[in-house]
Amino acid sequence: MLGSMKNLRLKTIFYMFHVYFALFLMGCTKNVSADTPLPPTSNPPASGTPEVPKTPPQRPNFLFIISDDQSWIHTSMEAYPFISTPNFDEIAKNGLYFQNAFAAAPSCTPSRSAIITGQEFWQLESGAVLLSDYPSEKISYQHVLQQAGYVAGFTGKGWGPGRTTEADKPTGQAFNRHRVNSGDMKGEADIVANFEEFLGSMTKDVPFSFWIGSKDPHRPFSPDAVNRFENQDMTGLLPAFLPDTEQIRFDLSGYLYESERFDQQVGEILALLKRFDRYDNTVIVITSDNGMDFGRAKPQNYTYGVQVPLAIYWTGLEDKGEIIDDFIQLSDIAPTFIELAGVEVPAEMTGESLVPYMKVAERGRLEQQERDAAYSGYERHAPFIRGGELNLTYPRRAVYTKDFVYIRNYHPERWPAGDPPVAIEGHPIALSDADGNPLEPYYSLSIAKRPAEELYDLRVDPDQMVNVAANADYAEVLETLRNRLLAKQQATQDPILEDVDYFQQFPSYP
Ligand SMILES: [Ca+2]
Repeated sequence: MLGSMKNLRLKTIFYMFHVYFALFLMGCTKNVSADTPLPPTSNPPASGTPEVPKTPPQRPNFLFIISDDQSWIHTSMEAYPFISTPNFDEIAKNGLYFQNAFAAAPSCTPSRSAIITGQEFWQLESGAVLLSDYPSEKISYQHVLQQAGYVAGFTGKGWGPGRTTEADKPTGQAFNRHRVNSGDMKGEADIVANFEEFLGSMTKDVPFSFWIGSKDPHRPFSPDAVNRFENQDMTGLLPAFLPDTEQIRFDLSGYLYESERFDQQVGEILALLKRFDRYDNTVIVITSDNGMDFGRAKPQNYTYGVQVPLAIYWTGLEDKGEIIDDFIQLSDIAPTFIELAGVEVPAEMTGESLVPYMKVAERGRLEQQERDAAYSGYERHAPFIRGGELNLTYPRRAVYTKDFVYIRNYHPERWPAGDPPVAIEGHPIALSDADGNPLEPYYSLSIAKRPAEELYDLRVDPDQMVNVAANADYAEVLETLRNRLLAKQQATQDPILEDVDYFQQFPSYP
């Protein structure tokens, strides 16, 4: 692996040695960080010599580009052989590529809530469930940047799906006037044209923060997609929880086609940034809100549901081309932007800034952080899947480490993907074939009831098929991860620790 964080840490130590040595030579042993500015020089300018006012360095712009339902493994950066994503790869290869980036939830709204607020989704009230209200009292990074003088806007899919008020504007001012006028995306926001309008709406000296939300590769998949797997040996090309059927091959082809279409739009967006001469001081982030919409992926908390692509590029990066295997959460992005804008990060933001990966002088901060685990959870996705009006939640929390996934299901007596026969939240396409028994194991993997605890050993079971929580050999690991998850929930005040049905109060609007 090229440039893991171990290398970064070694570089940090090496770098810090040089800094300390240089400061020693200067007769100063003060620690170096952005929070502790160096003391003023002992020689003020002689009187009569007017100090030349320094132009403060221009604050960076922020461009956040997000696909809809794309698992981390489906980019050519991850060498998945049936997809080509040259624009994502360009950003990743020239910037920072995060191999272990996790969404807060395997569902659009809670994931996006966590991204824009920099908090765990369980801290976000109605923002924790699909199709509810934006929690108006929660400040978003766009709000903070606007208050700091940034122009903040978005196009396409911003926060949601859910209801917002005119005052909320969690992703800033909408730029959605231009619409796609043909093909299967007809009527959807033309995100490239709208971004062009946004860039043209201001002068170059104004800092901006823009959110571009594609609807690719969300279902339904484009009819323009063709089967990429004809006569193909599928060994190693499908996660173990998906059967090799014609339907799956077509479905996966549609998903990959749309993932590539997203990447082509990324290319057009980057070209616009260059044409408007804004590329050089814009922090570009490309990611997705959750994983692929297939059984045991979205909206489940296995890795295919929450592990997403993440690449960051900025000309201000001091160490380009790093591949980082530390564990990152998308809630880390909001405090990153705010810190880079030179603004104080609001105390309620529990995400941890990624600036230490971006600035060599800040690397020492990584030693204070636990970057070896990520967390996610789930409450409710599609409305009324349980039949009746109760529309019960399915509280679930999870922790991910290099070798293990631990999942806690708080209502194991409930159906995780909806009550039969109403629905199957994950609606894996395999299910329409599932009346015949050959596919039954796949069907059960996606929708059958689950025990209160699940544990998977990624070293031998990367697709999380065999729950070893009841295996005595794993008792110690189980205990460790159970406690680790609990500690995270306690530190961030997960309300289900007090009331497991806390999120039941928030309606999902049909
Ligand atoms: Ca999504």
